[in-house]
Amino acid sequence: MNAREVNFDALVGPTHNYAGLAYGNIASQKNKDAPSNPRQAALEGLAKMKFLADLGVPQAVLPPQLRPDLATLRTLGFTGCDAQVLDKTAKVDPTLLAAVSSSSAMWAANAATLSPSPDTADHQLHISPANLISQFHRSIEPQTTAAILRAIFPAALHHPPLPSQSRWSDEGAANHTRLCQNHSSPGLEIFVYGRDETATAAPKIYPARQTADASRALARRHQLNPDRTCFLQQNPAAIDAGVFHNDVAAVGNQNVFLCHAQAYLDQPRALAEIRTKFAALSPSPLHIFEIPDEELTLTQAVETYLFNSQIVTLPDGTMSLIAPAECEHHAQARAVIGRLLAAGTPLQSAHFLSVRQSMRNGGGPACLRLRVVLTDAELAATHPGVFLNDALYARLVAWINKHYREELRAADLADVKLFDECRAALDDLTGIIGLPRLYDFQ
Ligand code: SUG
Repeated sequence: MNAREVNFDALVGPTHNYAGLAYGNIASQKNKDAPSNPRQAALEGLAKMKFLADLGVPQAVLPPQLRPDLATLRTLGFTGCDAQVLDKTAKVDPTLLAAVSSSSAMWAANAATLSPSPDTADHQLHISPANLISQFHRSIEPQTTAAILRAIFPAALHHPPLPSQSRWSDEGAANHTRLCQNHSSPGLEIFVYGRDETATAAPKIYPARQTADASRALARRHQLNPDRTCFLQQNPAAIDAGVFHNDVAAVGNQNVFLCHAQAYLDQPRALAEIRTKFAALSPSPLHIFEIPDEELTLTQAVETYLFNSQIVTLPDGTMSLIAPAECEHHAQARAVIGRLLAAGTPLQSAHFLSVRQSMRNGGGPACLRLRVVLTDAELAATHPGVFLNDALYARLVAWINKHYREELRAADLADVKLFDECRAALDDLTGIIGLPRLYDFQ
């Protein structure tokens, strides 16, 4: 059985804006009410996809969701034609209008948790869309996310999101890392949570978004082997420093694991468990890079998003760090990357890419992608229209330039013309990727 990892990046939606919606996400709060450039945001995301595809790393796209979400506004009692619903909401509750307008589904790492078939007892690819209940603007994503994932992966085993209650708060693959010798063999699935109802350690300032009960339920329903599963608690101090997801403090790929030294509670024990369990499934050495505060503080990690880099395996078997452009001219982040590349591990190159529009909302390169390990048979069963090649890239660039605005401010969200533009854009996109009846409005 031959398997490989494909990065599915979400296309940024035409309403990408800065509404300061995500408490505990420092960039989102800092940039509240700044004008956004949805076109640039979408082109940056697409350029990252193209860059990886050109490196020989398999790449696919996920479509955005329709925003503003008028169905939610109607559920909340706003009535009339579309223009009236938007107008009334803008007058009564502009924050609500911003929330239902967020393009937040662009951060595909939060879309779902996936366990590939080499890891699961029934040898099926298991997919659990995240309930995202910790932030209202994200809690309206799962239903459409589930429909999109079903359309793209018709042969996978699709679970419903976990119950919509605080005990099961789930933020998807941003809190999940898989280490393995190669993708065809069973891997070690690492689940990271911020809050455990049975433990006392909890952040004091910002909310913990992922719960231990959610992580355990995901591992259970995905039929994972306990010998190949770890549950680690985030260091509460890291959450209070702005590490709202594990992927702001750690990233792993195959036998390389990079994390900040303050990422986990009782980190020596956490890393020892990873080492022991990895050794039992793979003869290849595990390379763990633990970056201490003296090299990069947690605050600098949050500023630069160094740990939100992607680590990808290239066709020649070496690995590359796809780092946010913010790291390039940051002395400490640069020095850390230099040290990583000189260590004689498979990680041998680094590239700096700009996803600045997304970064201003706290989303770096790794946030924009959902990793999917697919066997040959699963790859053949995947909807073909979403795989990025030169032709799809060219069509998507033209599509973005046709439909996306270059500036968006809070006041624009009430404009029914923007809503009509979004609907037309998604309608057009489903034709391009060959999924003509993907959305409820179609
Ligand atoms: O959920 N930002 C997102 C960023 C998610 C990043 N994802 C990962 N780390 N995997 C969030 O906090 C900001 C929206 C606004 O403020 O307009 C926002 O939702």
